[in-house]
Amino acid sequence: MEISVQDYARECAKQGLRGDYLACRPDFTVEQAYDYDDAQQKVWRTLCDRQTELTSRLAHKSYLDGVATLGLLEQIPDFDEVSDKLRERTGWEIVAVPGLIPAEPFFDHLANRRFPVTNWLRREDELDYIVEPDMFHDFFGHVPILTQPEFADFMQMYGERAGEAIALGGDEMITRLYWYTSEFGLIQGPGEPLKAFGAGLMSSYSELQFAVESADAHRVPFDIETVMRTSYEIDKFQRAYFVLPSFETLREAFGALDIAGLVRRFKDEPPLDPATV
Ligand code: HBI
Ligand code: FE
Repeated sequence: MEISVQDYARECAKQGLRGDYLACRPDFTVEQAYDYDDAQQKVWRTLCDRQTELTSRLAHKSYLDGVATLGLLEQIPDFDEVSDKLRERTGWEIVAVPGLIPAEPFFDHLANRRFPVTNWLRREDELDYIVEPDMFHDFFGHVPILTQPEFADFMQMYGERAGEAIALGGDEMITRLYWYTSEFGLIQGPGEPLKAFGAGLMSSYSELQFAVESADAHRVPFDIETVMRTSYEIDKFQRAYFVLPSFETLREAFGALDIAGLVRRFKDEPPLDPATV
């Protein structure tokens, strides 16, 4: 691990991040500490009730099957209980973290099929938008789709290979791939309706509708090189959404990708504008 927990905890405190980073183990994980009160359980149920109104209609079937299999709607999930079910399906498990952790340990967890999930939940007055990813974004957004075998494989490969890009100065390029798939990915199989699976969409009431239903959303057929060259902004609706034909396509494209060649070719070029790709 490059950065120590103490140094990172100091940085996070300076940025005003909410989690208790001093409690971290060297791999930046913590205990879930299942000590949520009734008010927090109510926030969880409110968020799930509102969001499932939309995901039942707009989320891909694999995501919905994941929610049903893992059972996370009635109350705040117990990470170890859900890990047992998730491990049976695709070998993934959940580890608790206090929030965003450095990229290198994050990739290492993914490479070992461990998904880091934040152990604190937003407050009632933050229902619609929260700056930092909280447990609702991480768990409700990211975890259910990890039951989909090809996407689960992609996420492990991503963890294994992201370091290759970073070593060559391609951190922005490799982060875009995560952003436009794991966070804001859309999917439309042949002869099937357009659906969403990205966690940023699964956990956002307004943007999920916009991305799937709005005529103003700019939707682009998935092309991995274009994705890795296209910039993005984090605090507004995306100006481009990339549409996969299948999860298999994502896994195959990434498996076949010459990361070093692509990074060397484009890392010093201006990024593509999402509005015009
Ligand atoms: N840490 N806990 C957590 N969750 C993330 O999604 C996350 C992270 N650290 C880095 C990071 N994501 C991004 O840089 C990814 O693109 C790697
Ligand atoms: Fe996320």
